[in-house]
Amino acid sequence: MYQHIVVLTGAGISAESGLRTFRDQDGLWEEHHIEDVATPEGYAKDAELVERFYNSRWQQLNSGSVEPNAAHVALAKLEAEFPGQLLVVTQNIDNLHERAGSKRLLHMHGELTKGRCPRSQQTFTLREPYGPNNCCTCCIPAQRLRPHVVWFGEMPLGMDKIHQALDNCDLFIAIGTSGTVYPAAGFVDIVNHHGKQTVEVNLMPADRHSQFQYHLTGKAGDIVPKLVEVILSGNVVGTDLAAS
Ligand code: BV8
Repeated sequence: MYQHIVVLTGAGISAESGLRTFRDQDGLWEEHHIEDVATPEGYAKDAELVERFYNSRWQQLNSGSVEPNAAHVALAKLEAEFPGQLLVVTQNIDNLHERAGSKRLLHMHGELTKGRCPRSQQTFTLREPYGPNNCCTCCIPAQRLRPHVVWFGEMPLGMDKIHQALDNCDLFIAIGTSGTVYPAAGFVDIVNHHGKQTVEVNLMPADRHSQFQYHLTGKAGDIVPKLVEVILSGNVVGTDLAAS
């Protein structure tokens, strides 16, 4: 039985809930690459463009048509029933893990449902779209809220806690991530350095494919519930699931 599991999720775990992955969005989003609109420079250059990018994703998330899928629900079940330690680190800024019931969760790239005061760094639940009148209540004069999102070139959140979990885990599972963005893409190397087990769940081999011991290929919504059952039944991943 495992004692300490770290799960890293990416946009692929939310794909079956109807949220587009970056591989879809990258490229011609309003003639910009994601790295252009998801950077401090992009925001400084054209705040309205970046606000439109996040407002459209925020409105879709709150549209009532986006729900957690079986993979999110399975990870919440793992947290509730696994007797060891579990930490879910998500690169996603949606709130589907929380809505499925996950609590031991760390949004390393921020949260779409929160805005941040650029001066005090205080975060606020987003109650209206970003814009010139959506301001903080902590400063005088009030400051225009920015997305509480980690952009390219900005330091991801919770790195100390993440490294501590990676250094102590005996199983690392990456679900629905292309392994293109660092430092998240390098987490598997830390676990390999400690000689612990690494599993990749993806539709197709991702960029760091060769660094993982086991590859469970298919949709997260199909695979993760089975993976959770294998773990909760006290079995070791890779023998039962890879065969099934
Ligand atoms: C940092 C928030 C240092 C925004 C995101 C040059 C200049 C500056 C930095 C760099 C540079 N070169 C390299 C870097 C580092 C950079 C980086 O890695 N760049 C890449 C492009 C090379 N990283 C950073 O800048 C990071 N910060 O390094 O800081 C520092 C040090 C000291 C002090 C200050 C700073 C910050 C990176 C965070 C960027 N923000 N998100 C937003 O969400 O809008 S990243 C964003 O893209 C996501 O959060 C995610 O991390 C990434 C996309 O990755 P995925 O989640 O994997 O999604 P993707 O679509 O790519 O893949 C989906 C996968 O799912 C696919 O594999 C697909 O097959 C699979 N899939 C699809 N459907 C399913 C499925 N799998 C299973 N089931 C399905 N149904």
